[in-house]
Amino acid sequence: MRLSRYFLPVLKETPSEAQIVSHRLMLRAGMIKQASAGIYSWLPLGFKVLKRIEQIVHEEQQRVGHIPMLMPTLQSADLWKESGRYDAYGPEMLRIRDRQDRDMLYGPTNEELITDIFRSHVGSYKDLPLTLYHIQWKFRDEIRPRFGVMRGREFLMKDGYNFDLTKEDALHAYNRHLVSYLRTYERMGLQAIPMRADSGPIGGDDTHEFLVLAETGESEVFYDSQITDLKFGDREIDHDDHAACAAVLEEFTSRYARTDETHDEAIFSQVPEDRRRTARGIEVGQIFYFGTKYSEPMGATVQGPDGKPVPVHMGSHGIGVSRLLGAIIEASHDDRGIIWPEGVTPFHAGIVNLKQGDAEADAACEALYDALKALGLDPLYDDTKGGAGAKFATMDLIGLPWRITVGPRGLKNGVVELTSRRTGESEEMPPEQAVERIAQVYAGIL
Ligand code: P5A
Repeated sequence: MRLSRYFLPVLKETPSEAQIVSHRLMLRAGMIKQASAGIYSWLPLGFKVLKRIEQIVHEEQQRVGHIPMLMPTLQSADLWKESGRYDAYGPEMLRIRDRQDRDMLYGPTNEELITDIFRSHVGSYKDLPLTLYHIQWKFRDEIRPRFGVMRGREFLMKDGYNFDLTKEDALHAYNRHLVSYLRTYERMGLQAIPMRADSGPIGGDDTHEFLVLAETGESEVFYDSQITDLKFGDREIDHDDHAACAAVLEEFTSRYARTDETHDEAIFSQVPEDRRRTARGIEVGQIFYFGTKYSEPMGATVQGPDGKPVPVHMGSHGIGVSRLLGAIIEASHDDRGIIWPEGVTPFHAGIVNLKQGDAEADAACEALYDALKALGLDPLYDDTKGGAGAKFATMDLIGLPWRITVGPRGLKNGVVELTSRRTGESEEMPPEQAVERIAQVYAGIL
């Protein structure tokens, strides 16, 4: 993309309404614009990152055998009356009446809708196990929408639902989701710690939230510092292997880590004092096992091996896709702007032409731009006529991990400058070598 033809409405001033750094930077970098309280338009740069995050979520869901689909945002209230949640959900649910006077709602979650699909089409235990998921907008009429996309009213969620014959199989689905989520977040450059949580309106006893540590997080968290040494890394886990998934769950959840909702001072005090930590965290996902809470009242049964109908065991599993943008920025920025991890960056590298209009500089930039694109990369070429300072400030603000700076002086010696946004280190090298270095960085990621 050429910056001169892009739509990147960066702001010079710091917007006064934004209280936390990720919200400020998303507004300043021209990623989002508030449409009304807790509801945002996604401008091109923000939309690009949102799509990259969605892509990682899709890949990791499908890696473990979950099946993508799409359910609507608007739902009929009838299903919620069947499950008993229509009244229980409270004022967070946006209730709508259509012209036929039918009660509708903008889905805050989809347990009912998916259970209805399941009961209509699945009749035998032979069709299990089954996990369906989608990435779809949700609406929760939060009492205090704030912090930009972190606590929105309309927000994008990956929500998945597993259907199993037995509790044991459903608990395997729970463990499999935990494994898959660890990998998903690490690909986005995040450490998200599973913590025992409360199930709230979703229900069930077994539930873990995934928290990214950040000062601006809304949850208070208590944990054993050893937990931050754990990395999922590039382990290959067979997603059908119950014991292997259970071992990962055990490894990542056996040390103390809880949010304030479930914190127990007596148990925490058994952790050696020098390892006890209190911090704040951003909840970027949650997994639930709730057994037959929905399948029983809604009649979602299958014929078991003995021919008798049994209600299926279910769980649901959510990732806060739009919230993740805020969480990643909270975890990765400096006083000049965002620092995107390579896995989610909107553009893989920026090319800054210090002398637009100079035949040699223009030609060198064009060649770099074409070479990066030929490798399947997505560069942003700043081909505007601005000064070097302003160009660098914009690149630093929008946070592309790599910048190639091209100017007549360097070109006389046959070199351009390659700069890492994270370390700030610059190195001069021939243009081909800069392309090669960037290609190497992304080879293991794309
Ligand atoms: C699991 C999937 C559920 O709704 N039903 C379907 C279950 N879980 S949850 O924990 O309530 O939500 C899942 C994730 O969505 C994000 N989230 C939000 N993001 C932005 N703004 C909000 N107001 C908001 N509410 C929830 C969180 O990341 C949460 O973990």
